[in-house]
Amino acid sequence: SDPGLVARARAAKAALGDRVFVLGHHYQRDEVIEFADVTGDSFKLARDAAARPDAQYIVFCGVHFMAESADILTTEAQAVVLPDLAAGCSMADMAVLSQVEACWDRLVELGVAEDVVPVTYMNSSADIKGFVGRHGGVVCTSSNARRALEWAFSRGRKVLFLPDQHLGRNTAVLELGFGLDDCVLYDPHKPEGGLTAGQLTDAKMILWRGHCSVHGRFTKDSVDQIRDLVPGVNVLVHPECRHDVVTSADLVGSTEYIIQTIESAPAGSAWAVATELNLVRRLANAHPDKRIMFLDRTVCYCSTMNRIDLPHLVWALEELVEGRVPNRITVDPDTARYARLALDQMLALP
Ligand code: CIZ
Ligand code: SF4
Repeated sequence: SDPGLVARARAAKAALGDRVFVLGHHYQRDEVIEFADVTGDSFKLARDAAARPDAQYIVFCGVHFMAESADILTTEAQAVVLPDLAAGCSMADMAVLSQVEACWDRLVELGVAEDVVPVTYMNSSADIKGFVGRHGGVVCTSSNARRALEWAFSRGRKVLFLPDQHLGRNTAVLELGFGLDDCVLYDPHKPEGGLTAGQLTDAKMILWRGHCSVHGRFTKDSVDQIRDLVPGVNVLVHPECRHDVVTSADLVGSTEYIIQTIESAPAGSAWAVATELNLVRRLANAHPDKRIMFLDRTVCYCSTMNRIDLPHLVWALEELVEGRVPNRITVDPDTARYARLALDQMLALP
């Protein structure tokens, strides 16, 4: 990266000292990760931010919903900064509060809402987490989705899973032993979700029709192709991938799990990995003794994650040095209170 920008980033960080804490999501560019005080998945980063109440500014190199979660979990005196406000998440955008409320109204109308526990993936807006907290539900990540679903099914007969259909389906079918026909897909763009009253009342898992625009693009064909091309390859995929991709893979798990698996893999082993490309590249560079490939070359970076680049980071840091707080992400107190309930419920999972 541009040496002038690197020097400016260093100087701004040095000027801010302990007042600033820079968080870098695993899917961020190398040029940004270089300046992160800590790296992690969205959940780990939110907890890391909460563990630094002395840091006045939290610069979140990731996407919008992650910065919201950090704001919810940090003190009021701390400001969470997102270096580019256009860094959203297409999956989180697929569940809008008014749509989820319409779905809930339909469940109320059918007389089944009391049986339903809402569960939302961390990758959702604070509004959606607040909705879930208001209705006695829980947030989950890709590492605790199974425990979150078990907890939800101990409280109700049905789950409304938001917004990632794949994580919901993969967890219900592969980890809880549900059948594919126990799951229905609620499409917010169709009247009544595109489901009959019978389908909605009979289903155990109501899956919101959302997906990740990166992980959702890997195909079973690419798994078959890599197995032909690289005999003995281990296929390692994220649970945001489609069900047939996950069932044809060797191992499935969260971003943190993928990193640990690669780190502990024996030298000489071959891995085809289906997750964000920045992370796969970084793992490949860090482990030249292992053969690490991206599962499908036609899939590309998460475009919104990639919006955070060194120029945006430098700009944000220099604004802070000047005493201005750019791009502050705040969640209104009422939403934050209920979202916090659903997040705390996740932290209390057995
Ligand atoms: O796909 C993502 O954005 C993930 C896995 C985020 C996270 O860190 O939970
Ligand atoms: Fe959203 Fe997918 Fe990008 Fe993650 S990788 S931020 S889920 S679009």
